[in-house]
Amino acid sequence: MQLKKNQIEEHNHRLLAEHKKKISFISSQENTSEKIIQKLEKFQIAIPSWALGAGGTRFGRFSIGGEPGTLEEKIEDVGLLHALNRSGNSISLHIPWDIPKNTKAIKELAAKHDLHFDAINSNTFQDQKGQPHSYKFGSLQHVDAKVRKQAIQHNIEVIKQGVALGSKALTVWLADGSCFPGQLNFRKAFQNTLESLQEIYSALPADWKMFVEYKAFEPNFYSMSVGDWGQSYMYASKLGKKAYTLVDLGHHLPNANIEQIVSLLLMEGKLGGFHFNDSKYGDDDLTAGSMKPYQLFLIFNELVEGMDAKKMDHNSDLGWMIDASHNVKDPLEDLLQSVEAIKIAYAQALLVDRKALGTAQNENDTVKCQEILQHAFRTDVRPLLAEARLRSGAALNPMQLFRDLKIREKLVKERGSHSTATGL
Ligand SMILES: [Mn+2]
Repeated sequence: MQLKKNQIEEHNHRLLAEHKKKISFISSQENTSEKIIQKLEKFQIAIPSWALGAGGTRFGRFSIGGEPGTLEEKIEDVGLLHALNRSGNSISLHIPWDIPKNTKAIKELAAKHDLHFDAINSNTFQDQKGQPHSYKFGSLQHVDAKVRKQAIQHNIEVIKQGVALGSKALTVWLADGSCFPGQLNFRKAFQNTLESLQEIYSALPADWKMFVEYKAFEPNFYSMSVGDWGQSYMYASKLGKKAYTLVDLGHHLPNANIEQIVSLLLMEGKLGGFHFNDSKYGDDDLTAGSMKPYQLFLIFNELVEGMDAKKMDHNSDLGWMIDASHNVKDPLEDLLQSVEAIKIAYAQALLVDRKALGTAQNENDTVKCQEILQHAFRTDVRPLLAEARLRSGAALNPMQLFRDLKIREKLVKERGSHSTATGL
């Protein structure tokens, strides 16, 4: 289904008077409001194709109904989200879950929804039907060169798919590692992984990036071959200037100072982008900002400061992607919430008085530093986000419109209550 322009206009008309009160209040309080609204309008977050259906845990999966069963339906769902908030103009595909049968038709469908294709993801963490060699003991790190070759070939194939779709980046997340002490020679595993990545890197088009994602644990529980930002940074540095570290917020050990990691990677020119989600314990893949909104703000605080120091384009110089799983919420509502939370954190970071913070830091005025940060964090910036949406033709309140229009009920009617999103 597709939203009609007048459905959004009618919704906005109903909420306009109330919105005007709120936006004029914050604009009178914060003199950078106009600049922030303009930046918010430009800021786009990629939606992952694998997060449009119900996720699951290793214990089971509960269908939510109306899930997109084909790539075409996934594109329609991302198109719906984009029509509601004008904040997610791209889709991140996962191969082999989303191999297009007709690339030209898929590109046209995406364009019809004002969408393009963001980073494309390879998959060597599970065996596919008919695959000659198993990834049970790793892929790019494997002790057997035949397995490594197969995994390299897969990644090169994914690059080809991405080129055809107009993607500009390959995300490599490796499940490789070991579950028990002594199982693996760490140094050999690193060398094998590096050599494999080098082969993939040499197949990258000139204007592409490679994102090397790290993860502390799971599915392997003793070691991971790209276990933390330091290891990812080693690979990315050895590979070359097209290779970057990708930070997935859920891939750290508890209480890691992610904002510091982000700041230093950015300083070194090696931060590629993000997979946003939130967590309480591990890789929980919960809605961005649902558990630790202050941490999300502190990350954006470092990002904005670091990107401005390097005169980077906030929207296009880093990859902004969501990587979440929805077990109890409607995936589309969850994604609306995540996008909102990410943009709130971004707007609050833009609100930080950089000059005053710099002065307070130089004077070792710790109290003032906290006051400045928390002033921004405690400011209700939601009217700025709403104003940015209004100006770009989106809904003042996307969640309310999603519910008022009974979108999920309509999707269930269209696709049935037991449809399963591919790949899950
Ligand atoms: Mn991820």
